[in-house]
Amino acid sequence: MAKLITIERHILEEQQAHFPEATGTFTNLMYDIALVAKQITHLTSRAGLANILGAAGDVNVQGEQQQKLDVYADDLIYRMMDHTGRLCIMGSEERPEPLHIPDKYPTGPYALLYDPLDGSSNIDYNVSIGTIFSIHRRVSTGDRGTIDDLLQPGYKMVAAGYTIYGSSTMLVYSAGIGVHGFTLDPNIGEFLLSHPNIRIPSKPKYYSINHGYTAYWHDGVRQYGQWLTQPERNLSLRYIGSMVVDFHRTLLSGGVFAYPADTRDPDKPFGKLRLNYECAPLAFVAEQAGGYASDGVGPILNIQPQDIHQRVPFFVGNRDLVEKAEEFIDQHDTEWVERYMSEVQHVVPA
Ligand code: AHM
Ligand code: MG
Repeated sequence: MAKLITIERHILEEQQAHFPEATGTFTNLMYDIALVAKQITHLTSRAGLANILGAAGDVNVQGEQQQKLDVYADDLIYRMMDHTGRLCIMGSEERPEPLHIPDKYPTGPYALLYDPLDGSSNIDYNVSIGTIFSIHRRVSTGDRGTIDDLLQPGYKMVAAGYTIYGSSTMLVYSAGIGVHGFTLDPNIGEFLLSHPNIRIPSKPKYYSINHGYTAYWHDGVRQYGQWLTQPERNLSLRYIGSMVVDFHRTLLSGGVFAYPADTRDPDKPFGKLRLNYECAPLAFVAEQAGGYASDGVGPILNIQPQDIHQRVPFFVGNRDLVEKAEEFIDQHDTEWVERYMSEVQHVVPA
């Protein structure tokens, strides 16, 4: 009989092998995340039946309409995590301000950032969606966590990952020692190791970019978009519009996912995706799988976040395909790069 490795066993064995001195807090935090993933699976799989599809009527901090499921998932994650004593603060893509741990509960050594349901515009069409998370070590010293715990560059991350609610539920994470994927067995309610040690294939298969915005792209990006379509590239196009799923496919098949800056909205000159909740966690996973992620200028993981809801352009996948985007942008979008670099700070890991 094949060896069944549950996520609990895997995390525990990783801890024993690589961090024998660890207290177990991080391991327990990962268990919490797996439990939340099971609960959101339950929610999303019953979405139509429970009459919770459709918009909730509120508009979130990004000016986007919140879907009911976003609100449920957001609230669920906060409530599942606020009392465990493992976190000092949280940040959610759906909430304007950092989420503090209530005074009645103890705080812990980690900070959690999450996008509760990425790709939520797809919910009503029964397209896969996902949760993205990242964990940083606490850097503040007071009794409660502060925003400084949430504004750390990606290279300092302790762990990051995502869950996809699709034809099956998958949880993929990295704690800095490779990337591991687990599939939820609905019969026994356990995440089982199905994709050990994921490495991005060296021969890429797909590219993923929203060509619908070509008219709004800067020159370098437009040329890059064309370059991707050339027969020599031998790439096929896939774009779901749930980044976490587009990313997952890119990770398993090789290729590139890009959400560049464009000129559609002067209030969003650096694209749509959020550094803290979407780009940095997936960049961490990509690099752990042998890939690379860039804002078109340099590594995503080197950006010093200045605002918890900051947006950045995003190119992720096989290193050569991502570096090609940097090359086009460097050569053709000089003015834009100048403006971008005057507002966004890259730091070099110590
Ligand atoms: P969301 O967090 O509100 O779901 O928005 C992010 C999503 C990404 O998952 C996806 O890549 C992108 O928006 C798609 O946007 P577009 O329709 O502009 O291509
Ligand atoms: Mg999102």
